Amino acid sequence: MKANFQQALLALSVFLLAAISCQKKVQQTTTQDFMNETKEARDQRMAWWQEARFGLFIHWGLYAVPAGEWNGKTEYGEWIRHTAQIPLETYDQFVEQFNPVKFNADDWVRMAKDAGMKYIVITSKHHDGFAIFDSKTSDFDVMATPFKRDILKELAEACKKEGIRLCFYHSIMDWHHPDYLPRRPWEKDRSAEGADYQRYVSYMKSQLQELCSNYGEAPHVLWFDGEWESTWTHPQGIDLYNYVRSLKPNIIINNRVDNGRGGMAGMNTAEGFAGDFGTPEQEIPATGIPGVDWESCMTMNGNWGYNKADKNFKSTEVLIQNLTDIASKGGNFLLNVGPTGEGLFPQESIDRLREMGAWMKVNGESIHGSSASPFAQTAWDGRVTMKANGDQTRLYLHVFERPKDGKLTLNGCANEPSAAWLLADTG
Ligand code: FHN
Repeated sequence: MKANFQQALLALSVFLLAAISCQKKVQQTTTQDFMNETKEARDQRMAWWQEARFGLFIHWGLYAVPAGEWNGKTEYGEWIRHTAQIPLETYDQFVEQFNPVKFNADDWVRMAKDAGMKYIVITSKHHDGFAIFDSKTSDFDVMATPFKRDILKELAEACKKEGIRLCFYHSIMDWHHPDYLPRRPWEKDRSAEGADYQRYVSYMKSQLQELCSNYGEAPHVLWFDGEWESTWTHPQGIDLYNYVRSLKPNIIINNRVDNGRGGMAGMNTAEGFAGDFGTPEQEIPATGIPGVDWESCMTMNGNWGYNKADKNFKSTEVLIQNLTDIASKGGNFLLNVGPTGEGLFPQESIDRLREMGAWMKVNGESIHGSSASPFAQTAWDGRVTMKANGDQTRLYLHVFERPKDGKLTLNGCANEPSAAWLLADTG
């Protein structure tokens, strides 16, 4: 009897294992095609993002520990593992040192909200492969560090409290996972033998399932990156777009999920590539592109990840002019902060966010919910944003430099303005 019972138990456990592994396979493929949604459905899905116009980018991970310095050089950022050619086992030692005891999710979210930002995009996993969330599919994650707290969980709770939408940046390229290919060219002694790229894709999908299931309404956007290596193909981009949308149908996904992006200009080079918005990086398109959603992402200094030596911060004036320039062309501005290894925003970033917030407190209506200028250019140094106001159109003139003749002419304006006032005067 006992033997039979044990056999029955063994059979049951084998069946269960088969069911689980089979279920896992079913979960990772979808026949749903989200690429052909109606304009109405897409407009509804994109509405909050188009209204937001302004978000915070956060690059944070193990690279905050060296803070840009390696072997006496201080020129590195989030790419330090590759650019300083740090071997895997040496880089992994940062796991024991990552303990951002001063991290406070509420502080971060309030600084973003007070700056006039409506969403936050944070690196769930950058190219180094380290997950800043509690991942059951990898032990190369924050739970392996002395910190042992799920950073994304704490941010999700803080964002929910403040009405800020939390979004995740996730790198397709992974310099840590044994199945990711290609290896870094300088990793001569890290064999690629036995590496199975499709097994890596399955691992990536498992982590994406965790990210889409464990953080409530978050992520509202999945911001893919690291799509440019030859191992990542267009069919895989389409499949990943559909897979993520099958997990969260109303999620928004950038165009780096696929490989149609034309370099740092960030726009897809042809129709048919997956992704809901273009991603110009460290640049602003010369003109808006009617009917195309795009978001310019930029650093405040010269690095995405924290570099303690990089004090080359843009002035608040430049950052505000970038914001108005982008909005005048119908785009979103995703402005980056690289937090320190202690879990703090650099003071220079805090100062700029606060100053931008003071400007947005007075002028935010000219950004949030605005659309591109109807004018190709202005006769004065500045930009124009526009907003429907009932049966009227409200134009917002952003004057960078007061014209010498004191006139703000609008060549091509078809009718007489009914009124004009300073937003600062509306109290
Ligand atoms: O390689 C990344 C880089 O580290 C950073 O994340 C930027 C921000 O979008 N994207 C890639 C460079 O294009």
